[in-house]
Amino acid sequence: MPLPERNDTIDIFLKSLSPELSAITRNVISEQALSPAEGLFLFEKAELGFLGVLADVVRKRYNGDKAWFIRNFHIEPTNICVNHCSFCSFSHHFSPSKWELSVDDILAKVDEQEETVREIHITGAVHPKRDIVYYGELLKKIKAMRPGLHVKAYSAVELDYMIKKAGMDFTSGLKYLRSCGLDSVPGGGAEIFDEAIRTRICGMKTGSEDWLEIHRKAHELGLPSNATMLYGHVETFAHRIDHLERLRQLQNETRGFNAFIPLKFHRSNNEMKDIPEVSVNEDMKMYAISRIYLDNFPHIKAYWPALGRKMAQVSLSFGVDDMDGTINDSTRIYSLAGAEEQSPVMTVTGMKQIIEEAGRIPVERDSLYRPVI
Ligand code: V47
Repeated sequence: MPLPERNDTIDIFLKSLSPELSAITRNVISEQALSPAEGLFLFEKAELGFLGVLADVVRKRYNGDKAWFIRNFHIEPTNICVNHCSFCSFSHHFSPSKWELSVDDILAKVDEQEETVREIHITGAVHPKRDIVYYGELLKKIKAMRPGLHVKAYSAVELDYMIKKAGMDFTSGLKYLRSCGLDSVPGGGAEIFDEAIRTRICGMKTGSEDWLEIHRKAHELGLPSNATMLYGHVETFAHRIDHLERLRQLQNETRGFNAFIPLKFHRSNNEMKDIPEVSVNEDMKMYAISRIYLDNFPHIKAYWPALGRKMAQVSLSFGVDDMDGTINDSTRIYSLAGAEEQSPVMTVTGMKQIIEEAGRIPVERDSLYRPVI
């Protein structure tokens, strides 16, 4: 029997799928954004292996066979927090002790880092006694000590608090922080945008519209940012799609997001400890659907201290192209919530090995995804 022509083969393949999956596959291949209903269909009906294949189409479009990583570390200045979020194991409401680092403590941690470390990520609790001048001065001192270090600092929740407390609007507050040395904004605090779920899990925190507005203003000023989503608790698949949809719309406006980071809910030592954690199957579906749905985001990041390095490696086959960084055992947000990585450190050799074993080319990057040579 003669073999069918290539286009016939694709047609035969598409016809073997359900009409919905066939239409979605055509849309992904022809670079058409999926509708919310199509996104929901993927969560409810699509098989994991197939999602991996579809996610690969979008991943390759942006990144080819590269998988990125950076030499970085985190500073978590305090766990004393004005907010009280049910999922949080980090803030003083749940943690056995209250702590706050002084500026000198922070500078000492910066000074400890090897010269090859390129990025500092600063995020933590929202301290009632600190203000925008304190955080601006901190940026200036870090920049004076290490001018080449990229400072990705203060989630939209921290920014919201310090900027409103100063009586400024978001643009003026961000301009001031940029003049002190802020280079980009991390993706924390997005949680779930749906207002009813947000009220249940973190009602005191910055609202969804303000979170999005802060990122919009940052992008308008040329400050790039990331976005996250906390998934696997009381939200539904429809809430996840709503979250991705709001991010995709903002990205269409500004093109200022670099990476999207799905964050799996961990339940130890917090008020939501009775909620079972989702399966690794569901984690991989989450990564793949994020990659497929956010077709205007260049990068999907697996934050391995939260996911575990083994599953972060697997996620490279489900749409992920960025492994974040070496971290240097500098974050407690996930270890306190029961993640398997209790002292997260990754050597460059270990990072490259994980990526190569997944069949990708490891590329060390700077914070703007430029290869480091
Ligand atoms: O906003 C808190 C999450 C986030 C838990 O921008 C939890 O490159 C799971 O945003 N279970 C902060 N998650 C961390 C963050 C981040 C991390 C890495 C890279 C970047 C980036 C940003 O951590 C919070 C919240 O969503 N979180 N508690 C928990 N129990």
